[in-house]
This record gives sequence, C-alpha cells and structure tokens, in this order.
Amino acid sequence: FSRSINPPRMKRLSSCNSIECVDPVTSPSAEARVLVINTGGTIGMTLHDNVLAPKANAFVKQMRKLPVVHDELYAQQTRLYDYYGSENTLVLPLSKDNKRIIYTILEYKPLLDSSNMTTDDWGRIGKDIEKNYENYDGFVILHGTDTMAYTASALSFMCEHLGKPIILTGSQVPIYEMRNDGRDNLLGALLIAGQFVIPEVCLYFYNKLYRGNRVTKVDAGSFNAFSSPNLAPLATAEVDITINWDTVWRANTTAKFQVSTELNRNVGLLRLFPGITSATVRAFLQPPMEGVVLETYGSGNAPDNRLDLLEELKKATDSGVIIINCTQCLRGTVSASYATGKVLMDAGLIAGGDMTPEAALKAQMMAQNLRGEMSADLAGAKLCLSDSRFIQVIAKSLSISCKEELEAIRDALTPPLACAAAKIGDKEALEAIKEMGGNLFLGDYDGRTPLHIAACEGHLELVEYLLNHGATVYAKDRYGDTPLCNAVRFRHKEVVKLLRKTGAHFSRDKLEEAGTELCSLAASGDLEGLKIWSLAGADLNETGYDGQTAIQVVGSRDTYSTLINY
Ligand code: ASN
Repeated sequence: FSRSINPPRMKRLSSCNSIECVDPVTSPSAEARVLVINTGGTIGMTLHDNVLAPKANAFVKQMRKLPVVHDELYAQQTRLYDYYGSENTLVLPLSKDNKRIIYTILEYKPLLDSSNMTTDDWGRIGKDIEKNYENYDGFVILHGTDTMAYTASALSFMCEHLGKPIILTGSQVPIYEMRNDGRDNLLGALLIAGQFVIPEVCLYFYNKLYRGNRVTKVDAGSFNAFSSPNLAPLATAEVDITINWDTVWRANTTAKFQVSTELNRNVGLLRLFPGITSATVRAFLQPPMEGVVLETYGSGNAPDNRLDLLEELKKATDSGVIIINCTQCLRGTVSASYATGKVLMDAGLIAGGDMTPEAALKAQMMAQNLRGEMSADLAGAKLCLSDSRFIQVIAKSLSISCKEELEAIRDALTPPLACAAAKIGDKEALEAIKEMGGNLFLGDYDGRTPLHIAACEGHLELVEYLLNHGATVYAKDRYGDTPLCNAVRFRHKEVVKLLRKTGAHFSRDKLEEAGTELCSLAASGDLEGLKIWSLAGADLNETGYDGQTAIQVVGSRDTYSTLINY
C-alpha cells in the first residue's frame, strides 16, 4: 500500500452517512481486513469449447455485482476504492456481529486448474502471505479442489509460528452459474478469516472448516467434496458459526511468523497392492528419492512372506531414504498390532499414525506432531474435564451432569478465572486451569484475554508463559485493543519487546492515527511515552491532525537523535 496515494482512514469514513455505518470511534474493531489470493480453480472457471477453464480478470467484476458478497453503497460512502487505490477491494455487508469485512483480491496470472499446481506455486502463495502478513487479519486462498488438500498440507508445514487464519476454499460449480457452491464457500471462508483468530492453515468447504493437513478430497460430484476422517471439523457454519476451540491448534511460541519454502522435491507416494513386484519397488526407491510415503493395508500392514519386497525396503532405509507407513484406509491409524505390520518397522519404516498421505508427503520430522497432522497417543493422558474437582463441585450445586453442560460451565468460568489469575501474576492458578482443560486464549465478556491482563500489569514472565501455552498476540477485545496496545498504554517496555518479538504489531489504522497521539506526547515532553510507541512500531515521522510530526513538535535535534538512537 502506498500511503501517499491513500487518504487517511478518518477521511474515508467522514463522508459516511448510512445508518448502518459503524462509528469507528466507539467500535474500532468493527472492520476486519482479509487478503484473498485467487490462484484459480472451478470457482472462477467458464466454459471454453465445452470444457471448463479459468477466466482471467473476471472474478472481481462478478463479485462486485453480487450484493451478498459486496456492499457497493458502503464502498461509495466510505470512499473505499480511493482509499485502497484500486477497485480490487470489496466489502461484505454488515455481519450479524456488526462487523465489516473488507477484502482485497489478488489475482494470480495465469489462473490455474489446480491439477497444474507445482511446489513453486505453493512457495509463491506462502511468500505473498508473508509479505502482506501485517496488513491483514486473515487470508483466504481460492484454489481448485483437485489438489487443494495437497496445497493445504504443504502450506501448513511451510508456515512457521502462524498467528492468523489462512483458509483455502473453492467450489465444485463456477460462481458464474446460477446454482453454485462458490458463493457460500467464499462467504463462509471470509467470515471466519475476518472474525476469528484461528492460527492454522484450514480448508473451508460445504459449511465446515477443517484443519488443512487432515483433509482429503473424497467426492468429485458432490458439494460435500472433502472429508477430514481422523479429526472433527474446527468449525461449523450452520445458523451460527461455532468454533471448536478445544481442537484449534495453538502456536505456543514467542517467535515471529515466517514462511519456509525449502521443500524437498525428491519424495514420492507408493501404494501397495497384492502382487506388486520387487522390481517396481526397487525402481521407485532409486536415487534421488529421499522420502517415500508407502500406502499399506489396514493398520499399516504388508505381506510378511514377501522377503523380496521387505529386502528392497530395508536396503532403501539403510541407505537413508525415509519411508513413512500410512494406511490406504480413509479412517484409522497405523498401529503395531499385526506381524504383517511389525515386519515394516523391522525394515526401518516410520509409523505415520493417522496422517493423510497428502500430509505425510510434506511432514519433514516424522516422529513429531508438527502442526496437528497426527493424533496424539492418548494413553496416560492427564486430567480430563470431568475429573476436575472444582468444576464438579459447581456442577453438583447446579444439578448438572451431562458432558455438554459441564463444558459450557467450564467455558463460561475459565476466562474470568484465568484473567483474575493473570491480574495477580499467579502462574500456578493458570496451570491448574489448563490442567482442567480450560483454554488460556479465550476472552471474557469483553473479549479480554489473560494475555491482555498480563500485558496491562506488566507481568513479563506470565506473558511469556501465556504465549508458550496458546495465547495469541492478535486477540482484540471489545474495544479493538490488542495486548500490545495495553502494554504500550501502561508502559511496560519489556512486555512490548516480547510481544513485538512474537509478531505483534499495530493495525494499519492505528499506525496512521498514531501521529496525533505522538504529537501530544511530544508537546508534553513525554519522551518515555514516545520511546515506547516507537518500540511498538509507531513511526515518529507520522503526521498528526495538523500536519506536524512528533519530531517537529519536540523541535530540538538533540532530542530527536536521542529518540532515533533509542
Ligand atoms: N479441476 C478443478 C481444479 O482443481 C476442480 C475444482 O476446482 N472443483 O482446479
């Protein structure tokens, strides 16, 4: 974005006179921004010589004509196109929760049928997300369905320390046709990407949000084209959108988001079948092959009377080829229950658990569950919800016993309890809440999370603990404030540094509006205040409402250099 082309946001909203228009002062969190990367797929295809193929430069024009995905009146009233400097930015009608989702469509050239996708295309998508990461709350990738599960798996491993949602979607019928699934899929993906901090690469299709590395395409002729056989959906979009927060994967890190595009291309997928020859297996395992997913029978079995086959596999693993054992079955896991499975372990294969072959192809460190692609071994799992004495006592006094009601009590009680613990810096209490199955990243009635509170109080150690246990730096409270805003406001320098290291940043609006606040700090000689804003990412050259910068207001070169040398 070029700021010089774009007038500031307040100017954009000043001409707004619609009664639906949300006051940006009282509801600063009312607008969310989503980047839509259109890579192709059926969703934007048209018929050419009786077959479907992508059509360039048509998608945005079509979207603009559909009132359910674009509110032209709001765009005109708020000078959306001037502000973003292009007509590729659209806005959804007001959501049920009074939220506006503004989305910019970046169309790739050429648009691809996803059968043509390569690892280079995955790299391009990853890098575009990395480049635009701080400008958007979430990302939607329009993609063909044929290889969507492969791209979703690859991206899930390429994105390290992800803190925002990346949602792939597409359709089975082009959005240009009267009866189509593209409109609903796009709408659902946009609403989730703009409203929920789900820090995962996901796939949204037919009212369900799945973890990207758990899905596989199961139906070529149904709108319900995908299945996640070994993991329940992360969210369902029925009358309401319900997020299954217990299943959402957390980054648990204080490191910044980055995309790694180094993928090993010397990998392959080999499916066993009765009668497969050892010559086929040998040929497949020849250099430069470095990693193979072997699709085996049932719970990870292969003939234990075919010494010729087993010898080829052993030779390959001995020479350093990594071979992962995945089942051909749609559902279930590889386990060591049969003699026909043990021979594969003896040959040096690694058990792929319940991973999809799509995910297994990309996972580099097989023994570990890197991005929730594999179910944990639950043997010896610790306390579960119904074991928690505290919740039990409350449930008893309310005459509650069923699991759903217990969960409802837990979810209602844990955020305020966790916030109270965060306020007094009580790590042990937070650990106890986590033990009883409570999520430390959920907000209270005002959307205030324990991380917000710890940031206000300046409890550095607790901030670090929370970040390492699922808290997100992108959580916004009811007033649109993030933990970073809170730490700046209460001037906790070390907390600001840690949050910044983890990838926290001010929103684009906040940065543009910061000029006036900075000038006012400068006018009162509050250098400490200016320093902390600058540490949080504010630009001291940003102008205030009267066109002056904070540095001009400070007025002295010495003070200026103190500031910039900070
Ligand atoms: N062939 C199309 C693609 O994968 C299928 C689809 O998108 N429904 O690009």
